[in-house]
Amino acid sequence: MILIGENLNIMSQTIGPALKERNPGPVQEMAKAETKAGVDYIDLNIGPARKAGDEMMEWVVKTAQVVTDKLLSLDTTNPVAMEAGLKVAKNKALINSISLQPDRLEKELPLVTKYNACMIGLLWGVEGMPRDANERAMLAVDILYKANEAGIANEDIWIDPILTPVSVEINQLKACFEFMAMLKEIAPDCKSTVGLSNISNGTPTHLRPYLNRTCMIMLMRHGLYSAIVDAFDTELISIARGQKPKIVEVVHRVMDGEKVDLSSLSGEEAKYAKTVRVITGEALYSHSWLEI
Ligand code: THG
Repeated sequence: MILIGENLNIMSQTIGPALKERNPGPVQEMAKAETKAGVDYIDLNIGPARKAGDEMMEWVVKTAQVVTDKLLSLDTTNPVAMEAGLKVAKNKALINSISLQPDRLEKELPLVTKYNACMIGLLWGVEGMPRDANERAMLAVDILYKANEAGIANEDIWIDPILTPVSVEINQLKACFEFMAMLKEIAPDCKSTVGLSNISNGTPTHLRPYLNRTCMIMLMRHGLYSAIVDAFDTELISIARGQKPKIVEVVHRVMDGEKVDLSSLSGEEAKYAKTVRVITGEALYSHSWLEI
């Protein structure tokens, strides 16, 4: 499992001002901390960056590279900023992301080959969010076709089906899982990723890790290649690295529909079992789902 650290982002209360003021301290501290935490990539998320985004992305790439050799994921919807970052990235960068709007495809697909980068193909179409697994499949075929036409190999394409919050629309979440299982057949050689913390958006902070970790285990079982994650969730990192086989086993048993007796599990394992049921839609989400 390839892990991409999400923490260096403009929404963060320490990183946001540092990016705007070009203050290297907090940015480099974060890049160092994520490196130490053991992620494979660091996501540099500057948001839409409408004003002088190119200067900001160039600055943050250079600033991070002073303190880390990790691969970089350049996270912006501004194609000019994207190119400015690609120009100064030392290693093969990950373009995060390219969606299916014609103007985005036209401007950004050529950057992938020009800078020998990889790309995240975000399944966001001209009509916005795909409604189900089949719409996701159609968008995936479409973006793979267009990227291949632009000379990009499937190996360099990471499909992102868009993971949505569990507290919002359970059917969207189900569609995301269903699509993940289909992707292996659509294009066995292409890669995949999700913004894992999206699933726990709007849920109580101390419980977010259970949703994130359980969701990761479930998606890994469907062949997920990588995820954008909280680099400082050490338990999540050890699960991703295969160091928590008992938790993974419990999640798999519940996924398989086994009526696991919660009293036979440790308190910690039971939390994962309950969380699977919420993510599959078997149990209704409430902010206190672990207490029920
Ligand atoms: N797909 C792709 N890229 C993405 C996403 C995706 N990039 C952005 C996002 N989704 C993934 N990154 C984050 C970063 C932070 C959080 C969630 C996803 C987050 N942060 C905390 C919060 O907002 O409460 C804390 C913020 C802080 O650092 O202070 O939840 O889906 N391709």
